[in-house]
Amino acid sequence: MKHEDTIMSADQDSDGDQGVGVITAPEKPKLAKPPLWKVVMLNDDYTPMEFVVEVLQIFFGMTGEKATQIMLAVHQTGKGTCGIYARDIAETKCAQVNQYAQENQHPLVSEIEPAD
Ligand code: TYC
Repeated sequence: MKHEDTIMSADQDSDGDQGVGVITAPEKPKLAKPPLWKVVMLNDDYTPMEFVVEVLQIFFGMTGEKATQIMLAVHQTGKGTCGIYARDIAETKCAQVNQYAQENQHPLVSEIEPAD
């Protein structure tokens, strides 16, 4: 391999020094992290508390204790965050929850909203 092969070529070099005798730090990565989305569970008057706890355990990997705590917060305040994910993951989890609730004839609904 020729020595020049180990050095930046002029057309790769964006800082205008043509790569001559200068060692630069790596450029800052240009890709921003994707925005995050919350999966939010809504309260209703009919879905059994035990079913909500089961949903939180199945789809959000919560322990029984954590799931009970979130379920009660939703029951008392009207809504609550189950998890925060990249948009496609949040959409999938939301759809899974709503489908599972429908299959079991419960009115439980989740939705997604941008995380702050
Ligand atoms: N409010 C329901 C009840 O009293 C329980 C419930 C909690 C329902 C959370 C939905 O997202 C929910 N049985």
